[in-house]
This record gives sequence, C-alpha cells and structure tokens, in this order.
Amino acid sequence: MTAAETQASAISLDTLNAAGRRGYLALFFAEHFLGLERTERLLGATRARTRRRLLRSLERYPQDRRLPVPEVPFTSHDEFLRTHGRGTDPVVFRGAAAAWPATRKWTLDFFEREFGAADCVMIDQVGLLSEEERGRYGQSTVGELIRLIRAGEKPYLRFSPLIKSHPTLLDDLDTQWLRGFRSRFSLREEPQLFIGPAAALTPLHCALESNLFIQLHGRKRWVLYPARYQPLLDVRAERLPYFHSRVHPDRPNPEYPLARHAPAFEVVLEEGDVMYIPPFVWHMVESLTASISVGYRYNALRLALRSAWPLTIARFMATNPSVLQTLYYSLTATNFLYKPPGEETKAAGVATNGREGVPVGSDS
Ligand SMILES: O=C(O)CCC(=O)C(=O)O
Repeated sequence: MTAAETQASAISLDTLNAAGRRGYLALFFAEHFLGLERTERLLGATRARTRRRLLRSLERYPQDRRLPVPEVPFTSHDEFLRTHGRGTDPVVFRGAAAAWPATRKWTLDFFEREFGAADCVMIDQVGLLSEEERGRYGQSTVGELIRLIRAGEKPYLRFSPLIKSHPTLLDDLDTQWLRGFRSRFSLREEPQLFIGPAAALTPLHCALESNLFIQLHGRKRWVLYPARYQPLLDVRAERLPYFHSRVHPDRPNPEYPLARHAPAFEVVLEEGDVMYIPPFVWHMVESLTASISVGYRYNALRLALRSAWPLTIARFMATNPSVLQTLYYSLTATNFLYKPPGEETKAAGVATNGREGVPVGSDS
C-alpha cells in the first residue's frame, strides 16, 4: 500500500476536530472525574448531541474500510526511526524473527516439556476477555493450560510475565534487536507471553506502551485503528491502566454507528513475523490456530504524547490501579495486569470481572 492510498482512506485529525472531537474529549475527562453514572445523568444529553454531530460530519466517509498494515523491510534501527519510528501507525516486518531460536523451538510440546510445572495466571481484566470466555482470574500451571488446550477447551494465557520469571526463555529471542527500538529514555521493557487455542479473541483495547509483537507459533489476525479514532470507538473513562472499547470491528452494532466510519488496518501475522504497534493504537486480536506469541513492550513517552495526549494524561491519572501500584507490580516480577495470588481483588486495586482466583479448569 502506498502512502497516498493510506492517506486517501484516512480521516484526518483536523476533520475529527471539526466534527466534534474536542467536545468528545471534554466528556471523556468529565467521565474520568465524575464517574460513568454521574456523567450519564448530568451530561448524557450533551454526549448524545456530540455523537450526532460526529455522525453527521462523518456520514460522507465510506463505512467498514479495511487496509493492509504496511509491510516494511528492516534495514537498521536508525533507518526505521527515520522512516516510521515517529509515526503513529503500525507496520509489519515480515519474517524478521524467522531465524530466531524461539520461532523454531516454541511449540505447545516445548512449553509442556520444559515449563510444564511453571505457575501461570489467567487474567480476568475488564474488556480483555472475549464474550465467549467465562471471565475469571485463574491460577494454573503451563502443563495444565496446554492439556486443556489440547482437550479442546479455551483457556488463554495473555500478557503473562512467564518470560520474566524464567529468563532463560530470553535466550531464544533476539533481545539486542528488540532493545534497538527503544530510546535511551525508555525506562521499562516487558516481554509478555501469550499461549492460547484457535479462535481465542482479545477484544479491542490499547495501552501507553509501544509494542513489538512477535508471532512465534501459529497465526493471528489483527484489526487495528490509529489512536485518533478514539471518539468513534465508544471508549469510556474507567481509570484503568489500559483502555478498552465495546466495539467489535467484525460485528457492526447499531449502538455504535460511529465505529463503521473508522478505517481499520488488518493483517494476519504468520510465524516469524513482527509487528510494530505504536502507543494507543487500538487492536483486536484473533488466533486463527493454536498460537504462541510475545509482546515486547517498552515506554516511549514522547511518542505516546504524539499518538494520543489525552490518553497519555488519562493513563497517568489511572486509579484502578494507580501508576505507582503498576510500577510496584512490574518491579515484583509481574506485569501491570497481574494480581499477586492470594490478594483480594480490591486490595490489589486491579479491576477484574469480579471473580476471585480459582484453579483453571475447575467449575467452581
Ligand atoms: O494476542 C493477543 O491476544 C493480544 C495481544 C495484545 O493485545 C497486545 O500485545 O497488546
């Protein structure tokens, strides 16, 4: 896809501003401070008016557009920074990880054999589970997870800190290549592991960190929206450390008519592919087969501000948990989504779907 084609199908920030984006953002921050219910009671009519105005202004734009994620060759980190690294759209490096040991070694058999006894935690965070999943926070072992996947069940290990707690796994990734994308101001890196069955789905969400997503085993389909389309995606301010949307890109819903006007990127990642996802790019991810992947996340604050300053500010004002709690979780060899075993949901301050930890696979 050429730059001109991308441009032709985009809705610019100026167009969104003229259509009422600033009003939408004022309501988003009102919601952050007043809460969902009070905002609806006090400002529900204003919100409905803002939505109607956005819809009227964007009516002339086609609906349900999908563009391929641009594919770029990797030559050097400097070249990448010059050409794409300051941009706010995703790009794919096809086959960039094809020769890494992990791409050859990491299969369900490998994890069962080498890490079968390792503990893992199935998260239960609001907005990150598909409708089909029984939402619950669960503790298990990698061996049990894989046994369940093989038995046709649907447990999905997402955003797992397993690599951090078993650092020999890092030897199978090209960490030097990954670190080359970070600037010297990038404070934190977080390799997160995903192991799951075919048809697993992570709903539409985004976060502050930049992400190099490495597909190591199986295939995944991604649908992504640049950060500026937030006003079209029905996002609520919930003071979480990430943001989620109830929009399902493949299932248009009359409740969210604006979403159909947001042009999306779509790509299928094959084994050995790496996708660069800048801060606050919205994404929904579907596993087309059983799959193993790594999301290598790092902070790039300037880029986050350029991509979406309102979400950057909202991220730092999160209370559920707060930035300091998040930092504490990451220092204790976990990641921001992890609730340490035994802690009460409330005490941990992490918004879950409301259930306490249960062993995965049990019906309690
Ligand atoms: O692969 C998935 O299911 C989700 C990946 C994702 O959302 C991420 O890395 O941010």
